[in-house]
Amino acid sequence: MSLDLIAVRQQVEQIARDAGALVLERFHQPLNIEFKHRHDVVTDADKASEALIVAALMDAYPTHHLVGEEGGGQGAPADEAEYFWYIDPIDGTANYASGIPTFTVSIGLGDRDDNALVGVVYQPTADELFSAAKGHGATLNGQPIHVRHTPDINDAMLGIGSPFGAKAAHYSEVATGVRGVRGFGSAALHLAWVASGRLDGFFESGISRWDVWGGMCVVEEAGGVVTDYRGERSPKMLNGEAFLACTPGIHAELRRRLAPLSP
Ligand code: LIP
Repeated sequence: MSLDLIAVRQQVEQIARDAGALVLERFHQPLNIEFKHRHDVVTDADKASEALIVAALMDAYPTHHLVGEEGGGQGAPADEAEYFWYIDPIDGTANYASGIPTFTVSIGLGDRDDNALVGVVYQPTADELFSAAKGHGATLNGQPIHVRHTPDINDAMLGIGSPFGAKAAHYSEVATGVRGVRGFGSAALHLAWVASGRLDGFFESGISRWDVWGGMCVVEEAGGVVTDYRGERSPKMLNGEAFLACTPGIHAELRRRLAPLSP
């Protein structure tokens, strides 16, 4: 059954705003912080946000499969579903738990062929909602957005994830000879800012589907390119490994610089 992607986008925008209002209200209150791993935290706000989003999506789309960062696979069985939701209830949880205001709610819709159909990224502290539906463009608070025209890497502002371990050296190689490098701690926010022309590119490895599926559609509908480090739309990239999103003018140069990092 085909979906009315415009209607789905509008509905998911409201769900993201509702979840954003919840996490924003709790942002200023004492948080219950738990450790998934020693350096990976989750708060009660993450869980409450995901519960709100999952309940709304399951009510509206009972035949769809959902994958949430905190609750894992939910809804209709994955082997029966035609559509798949990837939910990050707070992308940038470490920021959120530390009182840093760069965090987002990220919700993405894909089909069985891993086409990005709808994406919504909402930053509650800025009240900025980025959204897109395949074939219908990308917007920021309802106004059209497009990637910046940046043909020369020397003029590029790049967003990066957490460079660590053996890859830190490579990150520094990639991030030389550019206008600037910034890390805001939320993949979805980086992607939204690539789509709106605030950043010219973003790359990171070792993240997850739920981190990137809300922003991926927004970047693609804003005229950006989303591939792995070798320029392919690979399963690894769709799962948040070797993930690269940028304005087309610097894609070839970023691929050349990132190739040594490719897993
Ligand atoms: C975050 C990502 C970010 C990465 C962080 C973390 P989370 O997702 O959005 O790009 O650098 O380590 O994985 O865990 O806050 O949803």
